[in-house]
Amino acid sequence: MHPTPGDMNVDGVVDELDVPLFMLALTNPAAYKTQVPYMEPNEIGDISGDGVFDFGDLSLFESAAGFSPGSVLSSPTPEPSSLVIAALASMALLARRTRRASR
Ligand SMILES: [Ca+2]
Repeated sequence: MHPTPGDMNVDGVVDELDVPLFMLALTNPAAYKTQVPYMEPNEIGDISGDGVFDFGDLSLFESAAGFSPGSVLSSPTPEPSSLVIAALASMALLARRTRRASR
C-alpha cells in the first residue's frame, strides 16, 4: 500500500484529523514515530515531492486537507494546538538544556 502524502494517520483521507499529526511530524518527528511507528514522517509528509519534509509542505498539506493556506498555523483547533505547543515546548526545553550543557 502506498499512502497518500499528507495522510498522516493513514486512514485513507487527508483531512483535519491529519493536522495535529502533520504538525507533530514537522516539529517532532520522533514523537510522530511513537504514534505512527510504521510510517516515516519524511515520506508521508513530503507532499511537494522534493525529498524534504519542511514548512514548504505545510501550505500544500493545508490545501489537500481542505484548509486555506496559513489557516492551520493561525487558527488551530484547541486539541491539536495543545499537542503542537507541547511539542514546541519540549523542543525549546531541549534547546535550552543543550545550550546549558555546552557552556
Ligand atoms: Ca488521514
